[in-house]
Amino acid sequence: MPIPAPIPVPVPVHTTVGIIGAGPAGLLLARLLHDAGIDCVVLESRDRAYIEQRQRAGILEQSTVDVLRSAGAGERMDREGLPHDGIELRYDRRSHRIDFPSLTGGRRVMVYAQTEMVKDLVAQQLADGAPLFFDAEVAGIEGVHDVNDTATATGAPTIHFHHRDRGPATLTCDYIVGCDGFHGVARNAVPAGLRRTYERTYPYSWLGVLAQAPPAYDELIYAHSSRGFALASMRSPTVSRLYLQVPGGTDPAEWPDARIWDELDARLATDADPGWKLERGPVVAKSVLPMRSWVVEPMRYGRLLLAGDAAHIVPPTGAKGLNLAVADVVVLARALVQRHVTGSTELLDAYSETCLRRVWRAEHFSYAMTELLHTDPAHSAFETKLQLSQLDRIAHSRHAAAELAENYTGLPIAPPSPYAS
Ligand code: RFL
Ligand code: PHB
Repeated sequence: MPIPAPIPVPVPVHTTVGIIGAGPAGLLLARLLHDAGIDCVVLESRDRAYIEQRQRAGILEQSTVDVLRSAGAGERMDREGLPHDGIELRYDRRSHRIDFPSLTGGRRVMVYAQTEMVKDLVAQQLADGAPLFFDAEVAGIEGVHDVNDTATATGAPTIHFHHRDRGPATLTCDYIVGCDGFHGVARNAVPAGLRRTYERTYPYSWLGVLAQAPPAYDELIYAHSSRGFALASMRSPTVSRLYLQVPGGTDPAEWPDARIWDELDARLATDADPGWKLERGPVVAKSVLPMRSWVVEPMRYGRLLLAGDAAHIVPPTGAKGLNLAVADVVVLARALVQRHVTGSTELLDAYSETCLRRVWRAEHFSYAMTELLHTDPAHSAFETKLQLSQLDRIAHSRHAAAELAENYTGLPIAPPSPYAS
């Protein structure tokens, strides 16, 4: 069904918090600030249909689920999402289940696609939230170095953007938040001499497949095999989301449907169930995703704050990217509420450090899961033996399994401040 065109509303010339990007980070931040009575405006370069259809993450950590519920955006998630209590690891033709609640004191995850979470947040925001403008591409920002609390219209942080129908415009703000993802422009306002980036690329990619076929199993299966990594995930009881490790630079056209299914069956094979095969169905989307670990520090410069993929990227093996974006904006909303209610910038001053502590744990987990489960073309038999030994340790040691389960279900977001709404 076509999405009705929104009723044109004037773009404000000033707001308290200007948010660049309507991905999960920007949309959730706008909801949390609006609920706390703080003015904000969201500028998004793409149109609504595009951001609502972009196939991306699928696993929500326990704390992401809790945050969405408390923000009033959890109703459809609770109806249609699939709560999961564990994952299955397959390696060396063996299978081992990791049970989250028993290893983490009751934590679990929810299978609910990022596309659906974005649809819920957009609908909520357009119904009763802060102004959200699609087709509004930010070209640059200035004035963020002004950390003087009495910012005036002349010295205020300013966003320069171009709206598809209304042309060039500016928005002055007390604070600007760059939620504009890995390819965004906001972080360019941090002087190069103050910005540090940390990066690792991996010598393989994922072929991501969406198929109209029932999921392989009632939980996700992560498989290490000599043919490469495979992951069987899902979107609903009738739609599967499947991933195969492929060489970097692979053209999805090299992977006709039959080849995809045959390869998944081969990589997921287990002696625990020798006849086991995936149920096949039409493949409706295929794309190749590069794998990267990347962090920019600091996440704050003057009146500019960075959140989500604008500040850090993880390889998707640990299902952390979307959840990190949510954790950042929860910490940021608390800090902006404290500033609004008490005038104190204590939490804002600590924002970068607070987030980066958790970000680096997620970077480590995502890197470790990636290295553990993939077949690196440069690896020797020695490194493959180390991978199998570590998988066996996870299967046989409660401590090792608990470490995986705690990280997968999500480390706690920093404690709430007394000013949290
Ligand atoms: P997003 O979702 O990238 O949103 C950024 C938004 O900013 C807009 N934008 C601009 N708007 C105005 N002016 C500009 N100049 C702008 N430049 C950019 C963009 O159009 C966009 O709408 O970042 P956010 O909100 O931080 O959310 C992060 C998550 O989206 C991301 O971490 C995850 O999706 C990562 N990720 C995955 N994570 C998982 O946990 N599991 C996965 O399976 C998984 N698959 C993926 C992914 C990321 C992908 N990307 C980024 C290529 C698959 C892909 C393809
Ligand atoms: C997904 O369902 O898209 C998904 C699940 C787990 C991951 C990555 C992606 O680790």
